[in-house]
Amino acid sequence: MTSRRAEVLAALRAAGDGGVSGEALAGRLGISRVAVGKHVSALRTLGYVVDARPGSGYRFVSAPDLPLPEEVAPLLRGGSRLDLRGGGETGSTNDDAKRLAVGGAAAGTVVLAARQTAGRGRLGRGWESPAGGVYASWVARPAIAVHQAPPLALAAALGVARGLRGLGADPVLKWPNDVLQGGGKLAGVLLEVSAEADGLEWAVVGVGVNVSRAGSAVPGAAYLSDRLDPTPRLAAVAAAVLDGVTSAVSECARKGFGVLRDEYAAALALVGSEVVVRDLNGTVIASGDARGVDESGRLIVKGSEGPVAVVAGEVTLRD
Ligand code: BT5
Repeated sequence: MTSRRAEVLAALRAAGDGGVSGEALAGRLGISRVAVGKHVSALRTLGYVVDARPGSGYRFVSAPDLPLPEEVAPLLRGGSRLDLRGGGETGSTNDDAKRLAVGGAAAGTVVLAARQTAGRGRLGRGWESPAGGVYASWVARPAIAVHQAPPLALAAALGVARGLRGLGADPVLKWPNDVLQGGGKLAGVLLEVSAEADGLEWAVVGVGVNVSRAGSAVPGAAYLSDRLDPTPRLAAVAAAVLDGVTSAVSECARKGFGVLRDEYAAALALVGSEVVVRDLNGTVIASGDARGVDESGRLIVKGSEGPVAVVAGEVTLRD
């Protein structure tokens, strides 16, 4: 985040309706009046409305409904120490975050976007990312072995649900890492990792949340605006989701998925239902009563030949 720009914004906000002169701002921040003017122009380019009156100075009017670092950072709970970037349009926040991770970016670096032109889902699938959503990717560097990484994606989905519940929504989870609302997909999680022999080098946890149909509506998608009135602002959604995801994933990395198992199972849809689990080719790998998850996040399906623990697959209701 450009900290000077954030400081100018904070000072403008603090001045309220009375406004503040360019000279006073410059003096307080230890920069020139020209520099103040440049930061105000940059804020306007981002969508902030700032009045300027000769003689009386600048007056903050409104902030854009975008997940900009300046908007998200003040809403994060104290515990989240994150370095937020982006907030406008990009190709894929996961690609951006991976590039930063490879370049040595610290754990806690986050790339935010209001739109993506090349959003990615799992297994080569796409993630439609029009305006009206929040797209965020977080660089983590957990001290774990590579075989301990897959449950982080389940933890991330749980974290998204935690965060969205804090906004008043009531999402459920679909194993392994979908977040649903009223049968539609509200959010998705894409975990990508890089490992060395002695453990994980970095993990990028990407989350896409559908907030409103401001852009083109996605078939099969659910939107927070279907349940929440007024629709929460994108920055509030981003902060809630980042708080939820960073806390749940960090817990999972430190203590193992087992500590989240009960909370995950309680939010899991289809428990007690007859399900079919298929692999990528559509071959049935398990069929029976969905019982929940085990200590490592595997789905337990009790079929005619006893319980099976499923590592990966697509779950549907059995007709
Ligand atoms: C996911 O994949 O659910 C993971 C999505 C992760 C997206 C985030 S956004 C920020 C970060 N940057 C990225 O580039 N990606 C991450 P998967 O389980 O494979 O689901 C993909 C499927 O969901 C698609 O094939 C569509 O059927 C459906 N889909 C696509 N866009 C959707 C949307 N906006 N809402 C609901 N469903 C969607």
